Amino acid sequence: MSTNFRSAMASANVSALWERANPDGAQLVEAPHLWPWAELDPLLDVAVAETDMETAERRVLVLENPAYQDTPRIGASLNMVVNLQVLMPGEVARPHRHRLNALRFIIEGDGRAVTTVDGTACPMFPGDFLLTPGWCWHEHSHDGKGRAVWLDALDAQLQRHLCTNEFEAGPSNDMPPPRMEDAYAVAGVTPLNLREDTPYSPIFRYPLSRVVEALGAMPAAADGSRRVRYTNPLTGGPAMPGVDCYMLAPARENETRAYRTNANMMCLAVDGEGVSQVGDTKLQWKKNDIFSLPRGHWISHRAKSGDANLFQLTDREVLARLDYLREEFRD
Ligand code: GTQ
Ligand code: FE2
Repeated sequence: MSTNFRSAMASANVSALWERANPDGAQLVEAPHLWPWAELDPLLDVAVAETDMETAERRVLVLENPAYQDTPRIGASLNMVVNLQVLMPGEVARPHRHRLNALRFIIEGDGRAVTTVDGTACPMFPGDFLLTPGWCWHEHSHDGKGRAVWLDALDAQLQRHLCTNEFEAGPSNDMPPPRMEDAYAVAGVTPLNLREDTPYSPIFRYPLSRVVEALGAMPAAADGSRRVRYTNPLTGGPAMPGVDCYMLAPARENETRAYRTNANMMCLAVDGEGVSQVGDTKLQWKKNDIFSLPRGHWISHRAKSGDANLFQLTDREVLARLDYLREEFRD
């Protein structure tokens, strides 16, 4: 290419596609990664000792995927950050809101820690799943005993790429009326006079006991596993499209049917122990371990104890709505 052409292009703000190393964009192949609870747990105590909730917006440890080292990427998964937050008795994490969709999955606590979402108080018992959809006010407080620890997941990288996030500090002066969650407590029946036109579920708190009940009542799939999705009762779709959540109980006798997808998933081992085959990698997991299941690998799971439950979150619904989703199953 002539120097003249090169400098003419540069001054006209154009470039030659044929000279790019990979014009289709290198698809970063990502290895799975597991964050053992045994390593995270003591770090939470250090975080408590070294941070003051007067100055910290949130006391949060961000899981950083080693696959993203030396890349511009951040966080645990391609489109979602997965963080650990800890709050101590007497502390509050002040109210704010953002366009990022967030969820909490409670790991530790006595149920006296509370997240208040748009004015609705959601107690945080271990195993509970809480929604904090985009632009809902939320604050955390704790007047019980001992650490309150939970997993936070947000569609942060996706919205960061799209530049769609906004942030507003509280307190709010336009709090919506309280939610009527009890009106949705009976499965199969939805109230007609409550007009919910939000793109997320009218339920903000999904207790673990209800999920365990549903898993126990359903028949196992051919591979012996049971799986439920956290849904919006008004649509049957995901509780929140930005991060779509499931609970999987794999069988002990055999592996789940292998699948491969271009969606990305993160798992938290809620109970028990198990092993996940992710491409050539075997991940051994036990209670409170967190691991990534990046796109492109053949994936299957097996329990090593009878009570193994995996909480799963994925960007699958984002891909599905744009018709980008591809997935296949081995028969
Ligand atoms: O609790 O509001 O892990 O805004 C990251 C951003 C938690 C929160 C995170 C947040 C929060
Ligand atoms: Fe937040």
